[in-house]
Amino acid sequence: MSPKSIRYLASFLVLVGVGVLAMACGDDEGGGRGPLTRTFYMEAIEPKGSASVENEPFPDTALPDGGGYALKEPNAEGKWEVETYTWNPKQIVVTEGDTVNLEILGVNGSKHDGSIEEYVPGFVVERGKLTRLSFVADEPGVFKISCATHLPSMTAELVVLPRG
Ligand SMILES: [Cu+2]
Repeated sequence: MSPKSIRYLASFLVLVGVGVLAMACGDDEGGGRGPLTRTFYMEAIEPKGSASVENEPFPDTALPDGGGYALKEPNAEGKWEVETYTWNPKQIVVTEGDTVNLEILGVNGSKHDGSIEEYVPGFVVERGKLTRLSFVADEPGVFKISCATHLPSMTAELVVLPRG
């Protein structure tokens, strides 16, 4: 083997070594880690939009039933409005075994009757108040976070990934 091929082989082995090390470290940070305590700051919010019939015609299609959507017909000045209730964020992703803390602030709407499928049968969020929930995400899957008052839009997802 020429000195050049030996140098080439040595560089190749160093690269392989770095790769294996990186993979091992990645495992430590991923599936190998223990459960964490995760805190999410959520809000009950109501985005709104408005337009004038002079610039944008009033929509000719109805929105789904339920308290989650409202389309207000043009007023005397021709201004119409649309609004929806929602949770922010719409999706929370944790890993099985994590302790999940939710701090939910009521910003819009006087009261929301919430629930988290399989985890929290019922909770209330009121405007100006912080609702604190805490649970261990011990069952993997996708679970709905709903507000019974403002369906279908005020729905989010709790995603619990299986621990590898
Ligand atoms: Cu609501």
